[in-house]
Amino acid sequence: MSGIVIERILKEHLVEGKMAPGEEVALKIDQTLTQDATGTMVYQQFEAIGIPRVRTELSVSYVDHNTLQTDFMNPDDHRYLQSVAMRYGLYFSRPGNGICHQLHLERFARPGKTLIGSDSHTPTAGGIGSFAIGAGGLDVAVAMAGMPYRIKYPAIVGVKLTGKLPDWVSAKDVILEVLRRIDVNGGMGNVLEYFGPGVKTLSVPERATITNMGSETGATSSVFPSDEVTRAFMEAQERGDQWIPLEADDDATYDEIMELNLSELEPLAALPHSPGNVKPVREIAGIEVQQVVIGSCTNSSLRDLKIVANVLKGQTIADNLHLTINPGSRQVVEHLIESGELRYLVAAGARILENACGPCIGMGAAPPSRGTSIRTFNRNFEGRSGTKDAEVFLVSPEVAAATAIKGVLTDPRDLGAYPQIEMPQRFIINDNLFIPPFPPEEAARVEIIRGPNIKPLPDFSPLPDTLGGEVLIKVGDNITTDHIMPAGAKILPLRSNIPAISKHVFEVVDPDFPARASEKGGGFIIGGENYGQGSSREHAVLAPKYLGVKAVIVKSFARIHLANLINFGIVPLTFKAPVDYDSIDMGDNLGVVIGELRDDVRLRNLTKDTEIELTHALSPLDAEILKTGGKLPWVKAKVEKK
Ligand code: MIC
Ligand code: SF4
Repeated sequence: MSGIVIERILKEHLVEGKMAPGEEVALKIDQTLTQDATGTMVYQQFEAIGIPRVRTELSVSYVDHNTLQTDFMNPDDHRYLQSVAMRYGLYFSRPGNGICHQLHLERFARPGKTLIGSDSHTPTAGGIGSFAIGAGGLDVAVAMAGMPYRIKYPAIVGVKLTGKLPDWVSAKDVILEVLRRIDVNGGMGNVLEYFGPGVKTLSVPERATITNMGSETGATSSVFPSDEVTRAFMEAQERGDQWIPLEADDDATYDEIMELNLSELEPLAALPHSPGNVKPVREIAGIEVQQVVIGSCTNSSLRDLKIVANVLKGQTIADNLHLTINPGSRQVVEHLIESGELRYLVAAGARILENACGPCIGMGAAPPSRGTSIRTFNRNFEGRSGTKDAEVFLVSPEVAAATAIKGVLTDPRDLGAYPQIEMPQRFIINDNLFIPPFPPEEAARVEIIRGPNIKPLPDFSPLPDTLGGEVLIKVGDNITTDHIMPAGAKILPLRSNIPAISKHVFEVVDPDFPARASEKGGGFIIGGENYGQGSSREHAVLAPKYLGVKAVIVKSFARIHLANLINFGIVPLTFKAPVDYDSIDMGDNLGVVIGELRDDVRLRNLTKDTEIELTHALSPLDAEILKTGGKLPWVKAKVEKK
């Protein structure tokens, strides 16, 4: 590959390594973002590293996930986060301001910059031409301390867009089509770079819908070029001075090419329980629906809610369902108020929730038992909605709005004329819910507020050479972090309290897991392909680690989860021969000598009296970090030496 956008950005940020697919490279990180559900751990880790102030160009701490305040826990977390931001030189985005990715796109993301965020949908900023990656919280803390971020250099898949989206078909259908083709693991190890004549037909927020949900393919990131459309968006956000052009050369080459003709797309839906389970809406239309939920970092921009408002204008939602809407940001709401379009939504019967993640992460609006929920979100994993037996479909705002009126899953093309919407030339800029970084002297005087919900980080000790114990659970393919460490209104408030949250590990799969793990003194997890897909939450490692999990042995790992396992000292191993997965059962007694983790290792199954070979993708540095007990003690030692 050559002459492409990603290569340009990475060349400028390369600190160490060779720019060839699969090689480990270290990158300079310009910007970081965190959200509250992962953020409290990030900042405790940052505090433990012991740096007086962030060393990035820009770091922002957002509050958008844990906004239900049913007791002291979430507000305690918010106060902690605000005081940390003031103390260490970050921007703080107060609750009510909006969803981190939407806000970052509106106010901070820049073409050509690198961004890592403690949230898997950080690639949203790829819509403006940033190279933006979701990472585990500790990696974000380390980047804030000015150290480079390490990734395997990706293979670049060029997605060539031609044509123009037909009426009633939108950006969500583009990424659903990509998911239909490559599924939830087809992007692993890759970056998707969009190019071709179709690009200019998409606005920046539409591009961001596509890069946002690119995360569901397992891709490291997705990126669009920065062109005149990008310039217009940034000017409308009064950030024209931050625009730079960044486009691939005409004769650019990619490692692989995928062609997608926008004109040929139709409304699509991801069926339960996977974002990769995609079908045309017309094939499944008519399913009765109990709720429609619009919002999330994928589909809550002004463009999206304007479409919804104009579809609902003068209508009433169907009797058999309810409709909730979470706008992506306060800027979006201010525009809808000014244009009068908010009234169409309210008058039609929509319940307007706050500008936050809300139902996307199980914070309210759970569907009824066995209910069908039509959502504009990016994930429909089992149980994530808060109702274990609910059926969640992922669709565009157009499909959601049409369904809200008709009461059954509806192909919006049945509604007739596509509403014409008018986008503002200039956005309403009101940054008063951002607290800007304090100057150093003032910052140094800020006291960090730690309420009783903020529990200290667990201790991590060096790993022994031999690991032994029972198989505590055996799971199949595509296990998500929502299976391993569920979220939702009851569990999310425990994010700052590892002992308490660990009681919920694998709750949707096997509620006895935590008790069994503790009783057996820890042990092993066995899994299939793409283990740990989905979110960046480190709690899916911290909590199992707390319960004594020593190694996870699977057919393959999802990228961020693998990094988190290394960061917190759980050994990630893979079967050399995937069929060996079948030879191990729950309750088997295993032993493995890991030594220095340089080479493959042999696993002894003492119950079955067999031996198999395991391998790993650990670099010498990863192995060193693991053996030290994880990245925190390792980074601390480095910083102290300096
Ligand atoms: C998600 O969409 O699953 C989340 C909640 O945003 C997570 C982060 C978290 O678990 O806090 C993510 O995507 O990384
Ligand atoms: Fe929030 Fe949902 Fe986006 Fe995650 S996917 S950041 S929970 S809106």
